[in-house]
Amino acid sequence: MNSPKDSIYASPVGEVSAFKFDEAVVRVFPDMIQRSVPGYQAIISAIGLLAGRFAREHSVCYDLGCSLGAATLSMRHQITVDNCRIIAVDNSPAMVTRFLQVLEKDQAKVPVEVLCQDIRELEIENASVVVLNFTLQFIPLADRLIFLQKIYQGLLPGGILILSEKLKFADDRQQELQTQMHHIFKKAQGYSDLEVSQKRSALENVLIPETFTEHQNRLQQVGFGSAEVWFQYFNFAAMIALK
Ligand code: GEK
Repeated sequence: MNSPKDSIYASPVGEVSAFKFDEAVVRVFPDMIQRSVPGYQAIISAIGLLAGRFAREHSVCYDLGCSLGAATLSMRHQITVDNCRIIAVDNSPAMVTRFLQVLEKDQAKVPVEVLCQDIRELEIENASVVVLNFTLQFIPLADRLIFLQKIYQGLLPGGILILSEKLKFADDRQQELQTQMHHIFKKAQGYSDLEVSQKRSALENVLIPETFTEHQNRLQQVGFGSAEVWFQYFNFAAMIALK
């Protein structure tokens, strides 16, 4: 997906306010996420492949925190079973409005329903696939356990949760190194030091990363029999949890 270049934090903004998924972000979002999340495109492609493998007839695939629907579209083009639909949800009206325009141009036949609502309030049922692609990190820590319990309950036996997150590391040296490497990655993508540091301030207390062990323990606590990383690029990891 082509989009205008992200230059939101290119000029000094004095006091940086908390990051929001508003119209300015939506306008540049595909460029922003590709240049900020190492491995993003590889993860999107693999979500399609996983959905192709796990989507079941007469079931639902959920894309929670769908933004402009990159994961939804990837799944939509790989699902081959009949009577399977996708429910894509985001609570940013600007994201949902733009995604609906994108969706109109997509010809694949799997039905997609796009909802503008808080994913914590969503009814999840009859799910064969649930995608949380860089979304759980924006949910308050205190709500994550109950939210994942709800996902687990809504998944069919044999269903899959695809969970991608920015990670933190318990070991200080790893934390320092991986954070630095992410910044080096962003600079190699054309962001300046100012852009990197202002974006970092904007995301402080908005994007709350956890360690892989914290994720794995919580996934096991809610009942997932197995939870592993299938892809990692510096401090960004994609996990799969199996019911
Ligand atoms: C992708 N998955 O391109 N309810 C609904 N949506 C929410 C909530 C919430 N409580 N909190 C945050 N969001 C996408 C990328 S972006 C990741 C996901 C990023 C939404 C928010 O509006 C935004 O669109 C998305 O979660 C996170 O595969 O920008 O780093």
